[in-house]
Amino acid sequence: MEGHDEMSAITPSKPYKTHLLRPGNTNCAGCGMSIGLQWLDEALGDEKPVMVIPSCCGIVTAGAFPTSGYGAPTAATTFASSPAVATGISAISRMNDIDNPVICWAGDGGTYDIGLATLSAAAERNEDIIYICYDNEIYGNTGGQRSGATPTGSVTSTTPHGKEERKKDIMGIMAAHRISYAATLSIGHRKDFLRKVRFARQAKGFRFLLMLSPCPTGWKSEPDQSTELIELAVRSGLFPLYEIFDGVRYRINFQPDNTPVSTYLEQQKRFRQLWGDPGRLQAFIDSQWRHLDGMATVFPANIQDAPG
Ligand SMILES: Cc1ncc(C[n+]2csc(CCOP(=O)(O)OP(=O)(O)O)c2C)c(N)n1
Ligand code: SF4
Repeated sequence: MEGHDEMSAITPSKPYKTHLLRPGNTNCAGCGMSIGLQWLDEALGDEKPVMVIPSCCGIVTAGAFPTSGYGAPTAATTFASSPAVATGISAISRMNDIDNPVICWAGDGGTYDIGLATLSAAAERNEDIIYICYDNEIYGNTGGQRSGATPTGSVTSTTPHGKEERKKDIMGIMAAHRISYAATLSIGHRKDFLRKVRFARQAKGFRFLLMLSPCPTGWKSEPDQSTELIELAVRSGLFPLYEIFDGVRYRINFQPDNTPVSTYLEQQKRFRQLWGDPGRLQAFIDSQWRHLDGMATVFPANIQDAPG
């Protein structure tokens, strides 16, 4: 074809670096997925994953073919089926001696709630899959309804006075399946993020990564504050960075530094019910850390598990 146009940029024979997240994607400004996908790409280096994505914002990200799309083979699935579809792709890849990572990329609605049954089944069978949940703590794609991941006190379109219930402990649920590796990821801690993805890549069996993913649209926060918000979530202890090996050995990667959780809450209008009185969320943080500290003390990870 004469001259350059959008079509020539996606011609497979053209030797150019295909980024996993291409320009032209539809993510909102400040979306945590944009950094998460770029760091996932960086951690995998020249390897091309097979992506399996249910009907969340993550599949809308691809935009309209042919101007955008993911820079890797991508299967769009129903919510209930992504771990099952990934199971099939992983099995076929192995039969053909193909070792590319098969990655489920799913929101919290698809993970904590709608897809939990097949997630549990794939984890129980210890399928050779990396499952990454980008957790924006709402059903973002349909207007910001509450999910099982929404934290206590957060205002959503279905909890106008703030959610009453606690956030589900999805890491605990996955650990109870005794999967080989589970870890939390922060877009405010790049080295830690890349190390964990690379470790997950070389590990075998079912691996689960949980990334707290800012959603300025639903969080009612400023797009340019997204990375800072996640740093505050980690430093205040609200979002602990840790790893669980074989479901039983724990390693904490970052200790909270007494940053008040109010500095995190007050930059997000979804938490306006808690401004000035973060007590209910602080109680959640305290009980979460009592449990985590206890597990890491009694069942510590060792250097054979992975370099810290
Ligand atoms: C079985 C089923 N139930 C509900 C829907 C409607 N739906 C589409 S996107 C979505 C929200 C998904 O939320 P989440 O998985 O957290 O991803 P996000 O949109 O926040 O990226 C819902 C409920 C659907 N497509 N399929
Ligand atoms: S609604 Fe939220 S999760 Fe969805 S693309 Fe926008 S910022 Fe990202």
